[in-house]
Amino acid sequence: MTTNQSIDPSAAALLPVAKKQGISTVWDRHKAMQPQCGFGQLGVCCRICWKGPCRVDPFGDGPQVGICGANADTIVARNVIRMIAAGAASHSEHGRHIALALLGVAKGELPAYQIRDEQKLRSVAAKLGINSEGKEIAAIAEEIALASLEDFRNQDHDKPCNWIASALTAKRLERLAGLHVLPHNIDAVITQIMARTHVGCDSDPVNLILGGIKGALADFDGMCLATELSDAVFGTPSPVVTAANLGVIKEGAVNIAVHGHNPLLSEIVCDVALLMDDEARKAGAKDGINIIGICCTGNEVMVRHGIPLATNYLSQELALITGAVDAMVVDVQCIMPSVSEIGACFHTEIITTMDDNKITGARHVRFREETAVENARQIVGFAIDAFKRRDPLRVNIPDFKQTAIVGFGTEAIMGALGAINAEDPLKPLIDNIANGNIRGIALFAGCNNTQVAQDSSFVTIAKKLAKNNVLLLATGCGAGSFAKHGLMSQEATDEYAGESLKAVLTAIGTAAGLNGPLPLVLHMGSCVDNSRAVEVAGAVANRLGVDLDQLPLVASAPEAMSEKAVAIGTWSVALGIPTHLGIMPQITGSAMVTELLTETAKELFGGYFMVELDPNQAADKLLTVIDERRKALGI
Ligand code: MSK
Repeated sequence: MTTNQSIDPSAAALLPVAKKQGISTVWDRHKAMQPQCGFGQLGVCCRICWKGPCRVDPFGDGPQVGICGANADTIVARNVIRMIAAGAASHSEHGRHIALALLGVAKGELPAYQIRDEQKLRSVAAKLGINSEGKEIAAIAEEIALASLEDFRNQDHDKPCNWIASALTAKRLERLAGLHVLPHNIDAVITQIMARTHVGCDSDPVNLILGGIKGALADFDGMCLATELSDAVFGTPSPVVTAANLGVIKEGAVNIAVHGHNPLLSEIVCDVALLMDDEARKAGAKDGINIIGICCTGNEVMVRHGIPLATNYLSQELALITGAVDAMVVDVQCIMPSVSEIGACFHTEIITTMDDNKITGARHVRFREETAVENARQIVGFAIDAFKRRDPLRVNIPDFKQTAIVGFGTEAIMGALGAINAEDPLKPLIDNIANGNIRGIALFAGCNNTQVAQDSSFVTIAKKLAKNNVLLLATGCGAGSFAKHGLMSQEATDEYAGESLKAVLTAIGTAAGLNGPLPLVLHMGSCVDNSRAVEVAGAVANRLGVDLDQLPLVASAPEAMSEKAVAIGTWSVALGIPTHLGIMPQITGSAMVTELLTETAKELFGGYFMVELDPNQAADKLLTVIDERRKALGI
């Protein structure tokens, strides 16, 4: 059962409920917004100063420059790199928050947190060139935190950020340095983008785009540190069996949805929920407290602790329309402002927690790492109180959930491969790529977008690539799509993988103790965890003595939406990865910018954007690119 708005059966079940109750959803608002502004779609609307807004006439009859004289190329380039700056700021602010927390842990100032994975901490130290020999864990943590914060402070323009320098192949670093796009300081690079796009500054579209690429690489730096430090503090993901889709909501439990991105709060909510379970039962919840995830906070706690994922971005409102979510606790990013209005239609507490991310109408609990347990107790208490007000007659939990095996970070993938060859874990992967059992690797990332039926492009492309023996990795709301639709299960491998891919996944999964194949799509984590895929790819490239742009590796963001997705897609291109977009990017008002990002980028970086809105054709194009790369490698 699907609709033309979503292929998620939960949406088909709940959208009529919303309609009957007069609750508008993201799909209603999308419809009301039609027709959308053509100038904006082409990227040729400029709102950078108050002489405007200006827009260039794409048909050539009207104005061809803005009032200041900026042409379409300049306007488009400025608009898109401002999006990159916002994406980089979002990921990197998340990273800074974790780095500061790590520093607090190291200094013994944050008793709610510990270093849960000391081995990871030591491996991070080694990556950053920090000697951890004979040092106390706290001392190592402090050095790592300071080295990470240095990426926000360094003023030496010739010294690249610590994390990017540790994460990329030497060849890639050399190429990026040659193009002057290696970031030296995340904050400075974001500020430079904002400064150079002010009225009357940089108007050279090529120069602007290169500045944007530097910003995207700053985004990558922030993601690397957010991911790796989170692993040290909260634990490194390992394979865990869980479930996904709205059927994970339990009628007999106090359901608390954790939503957003940053694990600093959600981790403590999970811990505190266990301690307050009896309180929930006393309030009448026979199944105690049930934590469920939405978006990337959901992915963070899913891959680390097996907390079930309720849904991904586009159907966050539908979780509330079940009438059985007692509290939705949000931190930062991708939270629709509409949730407070919908929560108010029910008994649901919408609780914001970050001082710089409030929502009108929501309750605010001011979260501080120093008072994390107290804050979490207060939040869980509000959820229990709300449960008592729940109207059982308005509960509509769709009976859809799928088993998902998740938690395939770099270490878990290497661990699974190590079960086949302990001495040389990469060898089974490389051998199977070389002999064609694995035709290539595809990383799926990015969001949902109302411009395409929710999850449909992810699922269509993945099934076609899997049938053609492509190994599939996923993060963010893409991972959420696959989990909800059962593609992170062993059964999916049996059903959809091509014969040679199935044999490889079965051999690795069985050797790794999974009693069967690895799931069809490997869940690597949240949006910031895209850095994990680069780490695996970098290890393969180093081992083969090649650069990332030579590997049969592609990326796809078929339902991209956010500024963060623009930043991720751009660094993916800069790292040499052909990157598919299934949504028309808002750049086509400039032939020059479009050519730069889809063609010239190939010469400069090896990676480039491929735009294809039809998911079947997108899969074919990705297969063609994989084959080109194989041919060039002589395999
Ligand atoms: S949450 S950025 S909708 S992936 Fe990471 Fe999902 Fe995109 Fe937000």
